[in-house]
Amino acid sequence: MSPRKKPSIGRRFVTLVTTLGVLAILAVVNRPMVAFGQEQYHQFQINRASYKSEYGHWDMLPVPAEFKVNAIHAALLPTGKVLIIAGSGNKEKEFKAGKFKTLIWDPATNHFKLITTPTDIFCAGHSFLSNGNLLVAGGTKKYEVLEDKIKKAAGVLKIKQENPEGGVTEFDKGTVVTSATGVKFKLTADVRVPSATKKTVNGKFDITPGEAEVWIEAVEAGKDSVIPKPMNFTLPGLTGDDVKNVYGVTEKLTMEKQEYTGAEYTYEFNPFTEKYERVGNLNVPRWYPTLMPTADDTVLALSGLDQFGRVDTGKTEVYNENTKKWEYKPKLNRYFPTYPALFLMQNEKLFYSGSNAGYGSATEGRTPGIWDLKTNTFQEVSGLRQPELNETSASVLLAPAQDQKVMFLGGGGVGESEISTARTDIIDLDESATPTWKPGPDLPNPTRYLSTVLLPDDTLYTSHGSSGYRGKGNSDLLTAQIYHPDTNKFVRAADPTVGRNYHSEALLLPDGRVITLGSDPLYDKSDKNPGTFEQRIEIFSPSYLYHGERPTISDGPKSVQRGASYKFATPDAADIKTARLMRPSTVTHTTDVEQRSIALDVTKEADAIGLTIPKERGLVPSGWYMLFVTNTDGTPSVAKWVQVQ
Ligand SMILES: [Cu+2]
Repeated sequence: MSPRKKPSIGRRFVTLVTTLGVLAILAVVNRPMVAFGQEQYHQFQINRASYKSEYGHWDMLPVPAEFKVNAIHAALLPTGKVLIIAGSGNKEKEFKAGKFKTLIWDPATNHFKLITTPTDIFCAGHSFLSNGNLLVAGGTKKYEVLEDKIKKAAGVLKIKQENPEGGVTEFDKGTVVTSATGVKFKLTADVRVPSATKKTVNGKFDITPGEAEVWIEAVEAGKDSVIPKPMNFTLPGLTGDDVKNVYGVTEKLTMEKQEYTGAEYTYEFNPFTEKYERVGNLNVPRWYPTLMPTADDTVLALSGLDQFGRVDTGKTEVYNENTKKWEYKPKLNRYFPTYPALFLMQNEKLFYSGSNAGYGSATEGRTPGIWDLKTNTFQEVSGLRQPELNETSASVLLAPAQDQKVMFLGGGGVGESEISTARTDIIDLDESATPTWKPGPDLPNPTRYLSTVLLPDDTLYTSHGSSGYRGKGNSDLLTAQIYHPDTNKFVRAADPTVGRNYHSEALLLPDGRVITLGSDPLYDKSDKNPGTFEQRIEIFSPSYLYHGERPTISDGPKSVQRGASYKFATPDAADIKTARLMRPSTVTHTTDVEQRSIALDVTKEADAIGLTIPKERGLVPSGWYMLFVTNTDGTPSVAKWVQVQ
């Protein structure tokens, strides 16, 4: 038998092409089956015990339709429940209808509850008080008006009274005022102008005019009423000395886009009654402010857009929990872009990382530094790489807080810039009198709106965000990675399935899981039509929840004091390695200035551990904390709540 002839090269080529062609047709015809098979395999992979124990696991939280809200703010309450604030949810229709939403979810019982929300606290600021109430201040007074909707020139009129004996001068809404060039405008609100004030300085009278501001709109529609430069105005109905002492001035009256404007309303959300309690108004209305606790149990309000949509010039005010009032502190004037990230330092000074979100000068107030409230001095720090990419970046005080290290992650150019960065930098504030930023490991991708959550084992969970502005160009990042301070490396975690960019949040739950919410993409997948707010909630269980038995804290005091030691009963004393006090998150717009993890000294007995609370107020500001203990396997307990007084 003669051996079969080998097919010629040409023949083999034809066979190969035919085979590939048939395979390609089969693959196309069966594409759904192939995809289904891949998905089955992926599901099999991510649900394996060995996978979970290395990368953790994601679960979608089923939310009944009536409880789906636009999560723009989130805070973990001392009751262990999650407060989710939407306000009008960035929906002008809801704003006009006066429909404002707040939702509470209890991770322990999976119970949802809607809370009556008095005003639009969309884009307010929030901070915990020492009594456990969440102070919520500012929010939306008016939605933005885009340029193509504007028919009449408008702007701010400042009315001055030069006479100390002038008394209060009132003007009604609708009053017509006239520019020095003869253009007529109408007041859009009532306004009261106070008398000038007179002081004697070195034997001389020093007179400060009384001032009040009001929004005015041109009587006639069209460009002819635009006044692009500073202008004086005369006011009607004045008599006697007021004719020369009372007048108006404007910076500019334009037909440009009108920004969102800030509200002055302030509430304490009481986590025990689950109600908003109205307290004293802000002196400066604020939209996009940062609220933060100080070492002396007060809360600062910083930055934000005011009642006319202007970035606050730096009018810091302080909230007193006892009087329930805000006080403007001219001696603490300091300008920041909106939602600035500041951290209370152990020495009671504040560290401004440079992270911010939204609005503000591209050059002013963007340099990181240490702010001493006692002297209102600001010591700039250097070394932050790509400092121009600080907007929508994340900053966090790494664990344990005693290390005084702040990490700066990702961010993008000012406004709608297409540029973003994977850069992280770390500063050790205890390093020397002049600490400087040092390079950290890059994130897997350039990232805006990164979520960062401290975990009880001192690692930092990071996830989500997008490379583009508000997810533009389908740039949502379906990745999560854990930063390990001991090795200075990111380690990959299981991938989330829901993309999250602008208006998204993540926070640590008392059971050690991480809840992720919200996202407000500019566009849908086509990158042309308006995006839809992401209402799904996904929860991450870190790998430490798959490493065996969790240690428990069975009993202990509910209230503790700085500098004192306390006994907590536990059957796992021998195996407990660390104890951490973790301040609950209150997060919005990638800004969470409160989360911190404080290391406690641990002593051991047979059925108990002794824990010492550090004495420094700058390290442990008053308030409610989660106490976690972690065993030698790195597995944390469920938290026990304690109040530091
Ligand atoms: Cu916003």
